Amino acid sequence: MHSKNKIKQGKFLSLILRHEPEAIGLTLDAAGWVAVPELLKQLAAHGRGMSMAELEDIVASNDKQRYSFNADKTQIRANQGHSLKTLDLGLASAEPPDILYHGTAKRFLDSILQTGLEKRSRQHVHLSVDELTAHKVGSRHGSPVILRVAARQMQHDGFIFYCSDNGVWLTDHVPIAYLLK
Ligand code: HQG
Repeated sequence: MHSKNKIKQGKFLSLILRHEPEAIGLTLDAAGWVAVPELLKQLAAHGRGMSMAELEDIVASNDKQRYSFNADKTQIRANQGHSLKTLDLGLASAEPPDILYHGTAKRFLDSILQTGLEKRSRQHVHLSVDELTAHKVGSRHGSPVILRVAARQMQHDGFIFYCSDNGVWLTDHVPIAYLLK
């Protein structure tokens, strides 16, 4: 597949596996999985057809490893980033590093400093282990600013953290007390 087309198909896959499976007549199961033959069939039916080899290539080469197959490649899901609220990825809680980073836009700061970090339209607040990733995430929204989150302290205080299969840290809410500039 041409690389431009691959990016386009990958973005469409994100839309389907995270936000709007019904756009091509699919439903995800409770943990976000969908059967691969069904996905390929529905993609084709909506003018987005690809072969299994092309799908495998998109999954393997994705810059953030956004998607995973199950062991025998009969099912596929997005590793994180869903907005579908009823989903439970079934991730085990994990012990975060001392500090995690959240990249956001300067224009959101006042609001964040009033209510803490909220998950907004997604299922979790997304945090990264490195500042560079946080910088990229923040730049998507405008002039970026990086917040440090006292993650280990939060966990000691009873907050639950998860780490997605592609290394993104997830939690429900970060109260202001744990935000460090
Ligand atoms: C902000 C991408 C005002 C929050 C990225 C963020 C990530 C508040 C925006 C993943 C707020 C939500 C997630 C508050 C939070 N007041 N604004 N109280 N609390 N916000 O896109 O973290 O490329 O839903 O700071 O790389 O930017 O799609 O979340 O700016 O990993 O795989 O509300 O999505 O991954 O924006 O990004 P988003 P995010 P993918």
